Amino acid sequence: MNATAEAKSCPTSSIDPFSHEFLTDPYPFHHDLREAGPVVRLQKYGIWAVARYEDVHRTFHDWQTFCSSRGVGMSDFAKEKPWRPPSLVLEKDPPEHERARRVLSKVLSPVVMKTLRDGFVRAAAAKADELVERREFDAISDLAQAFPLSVFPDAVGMRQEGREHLLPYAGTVFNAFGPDNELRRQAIERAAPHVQWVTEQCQRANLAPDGIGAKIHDAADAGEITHEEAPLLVRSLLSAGLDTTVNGFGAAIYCVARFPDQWSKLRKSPGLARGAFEEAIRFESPVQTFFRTTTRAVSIGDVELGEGEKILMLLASANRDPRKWDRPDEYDIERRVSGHVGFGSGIHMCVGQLLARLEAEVFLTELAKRVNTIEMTGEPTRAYNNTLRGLDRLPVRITPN
Ligand code: OVM
Repeated sequence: MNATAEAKSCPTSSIDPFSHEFLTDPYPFHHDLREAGPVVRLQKYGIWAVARYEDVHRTFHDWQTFCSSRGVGMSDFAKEKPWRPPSLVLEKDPPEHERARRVLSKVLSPVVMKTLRDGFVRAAAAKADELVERREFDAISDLAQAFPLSVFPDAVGMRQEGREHLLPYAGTVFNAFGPDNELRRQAIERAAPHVQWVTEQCQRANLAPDGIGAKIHDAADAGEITHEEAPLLVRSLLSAGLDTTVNGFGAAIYCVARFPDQWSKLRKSPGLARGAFEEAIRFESPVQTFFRTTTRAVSIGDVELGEGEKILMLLASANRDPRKWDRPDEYDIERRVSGHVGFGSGIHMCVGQLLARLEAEVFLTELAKRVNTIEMTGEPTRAYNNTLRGLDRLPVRITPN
């Protein structure tokens, strides 16, 4: 703990939350950042970090003080030009945020989920049958990517050609929230063809009339947003709707492969599928971090922050803070997991969470009906991204019931 130029002494750390070492194994660093205090100065970047559950939660809920409109990555939109036009929902504050949010809320509502369920169950059953037949496969490409790719783009109403751009595009979006490091630079350098394709697919003419994407354009007809805004809101679906669920599925399979007693429980009671997914989101936190920017001077603990300061919220650390959770490092599908911040919290909390949970529930249910054991057959390899935590390869063998 060093004294600084701020009003009182404040904890300072040389930890880089975007280094290869941190991204490989963040947990010891999370511990150190939580122990350092409610807020910690990150020397390397001249920004602040909150790593305890209580402080992450408070930061999420005080949107007047901790704004999103200056960007939810490290870059401050008041000082630097954003790498792409800002999102109409993620990178806005009230009142503008509310208009866009209402539209997304409606096109991702329980009523819409009901129309998707039967098709998702059929796709899940077919995929689970195929995997049981194969016995050995890569749980990332063959399951965590394959299942969401088999339902999400169709639900949005996208054409078949070019879908291979979706994951690289989202990977770029999530890398771009990080600092100006190699991951971010390289992603943005290679982004042009992905950006071009995604931007084109957001146009009404490229979306099936009964899909979720077209429903956003319908909301423009109804005057809820403008016709200029509609494609940019469709872009939010394509940015946030696929790579997140892919890494959520990857997390769930990685969890049940490491905690076989939890898979047994799920196999005996497939009704626990939703809990198994939710706990995997807490345990792995596919979205590890988001930033906010202060709109005024504010105290966190004893530390006074000025206006225009960037704060890194470590969601993954909050989700394993022992001040909040019993046995935080155990994966327990019967845990009372509500209150985790893996989907965020407050006015920006994941607007697609019903869709994510629907995909996971139906797939894990079909898998649990068919599969006796899941074991790893080799070392998993990590996919490195400034914001998303997940694997690149997860070789597994399953045995049927
Ligand atoms: C958006 C967007 C992009 C990435 C993530 C996200 C987790 C939203 O473009 O609105 O939410």
